[in-house]
Amino acid sequence: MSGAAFGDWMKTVQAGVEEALGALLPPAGAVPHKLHEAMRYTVLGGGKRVRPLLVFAAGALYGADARALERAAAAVEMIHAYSLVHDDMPCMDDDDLRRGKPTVHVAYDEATALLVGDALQSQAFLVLAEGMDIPPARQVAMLRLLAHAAGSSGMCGGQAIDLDSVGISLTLEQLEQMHQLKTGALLRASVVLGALAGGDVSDAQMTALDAYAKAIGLAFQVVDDVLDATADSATLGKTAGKDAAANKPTYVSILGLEPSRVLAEKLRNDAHDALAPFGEKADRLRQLADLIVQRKA
Ligand code: GRG
Repeated sequence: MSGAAFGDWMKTVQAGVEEALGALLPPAGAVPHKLHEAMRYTVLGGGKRVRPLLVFAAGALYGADARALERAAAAVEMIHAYSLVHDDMPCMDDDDLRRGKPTVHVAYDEATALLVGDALQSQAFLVLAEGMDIPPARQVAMLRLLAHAAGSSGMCGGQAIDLDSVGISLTLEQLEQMHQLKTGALLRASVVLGALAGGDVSDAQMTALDAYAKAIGLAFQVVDDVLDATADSATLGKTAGKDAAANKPTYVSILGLEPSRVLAEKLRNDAHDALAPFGEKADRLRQLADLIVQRKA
């Protein structure tokens, strides 16, 4: 598969997911107008759509139906968008900008931002529970997977550990565990949701997908820390070095800049190695691992 073909594939998936999200979110004209408008403001027209791309790339391994993949991708993106809205609020990171636009509590108000997150989370599960022509047992497995990944044993749990880590030193293992939950859980869910949308996943395949997801989840965070430490605020659309300034441990603060870059490369190789059992069919997943490590924003 060529690089150009990958770029075209990404654009096609991103456009399809944008359209699906538009259709699967409540219309802005429906009551309550402000909440629905703010949900659409949050989700539409921004973001790299890394999680949807993972859903589609993993779905390709199992010949998944596009309609099921669109719903899985939209659901995971809604959970991701909700987490960003809440993470940006004054009680957490207190950020004014997200994806180059005012954050939701700035564009609207804090109460609306809280409700946008709550409503997006519910909408995600609704989207996954309806309109998919797949066996009910697999659909339930997808719902359970997303619930675990988003909840206290996944993303929310990681966020809680992150909030508690301000001003204390974490070991590399503790930092890794925190990120595996905070960002890794949803990235893993994206991969497994895509696979489950297409078929049953054997234990051996699940082990391989898990190893891939673990490597890209960590790589994503290591690269995020490197970008945060090196880019200026204008390029990042957020305050550069914010985590370090907030006295939060990062890969760069624990390992240093160059060793963090080396670690990201190693994780990329680990991700590629994990996909060996799938052969060429996993090329999209390999290209996404490369993209995660080489990204500049
Ligand atoms: C508030 C429950 C709750 C959870 C928040 C994911 C998260 C947990 C917080 C985000 C904080 C953050 C900026 C973490 C760095 C890694 C990350 C998730 C970056 C944003 O994801 P991208 O780069 O964003 O995929 P786009 O905008 O491209 O979708």
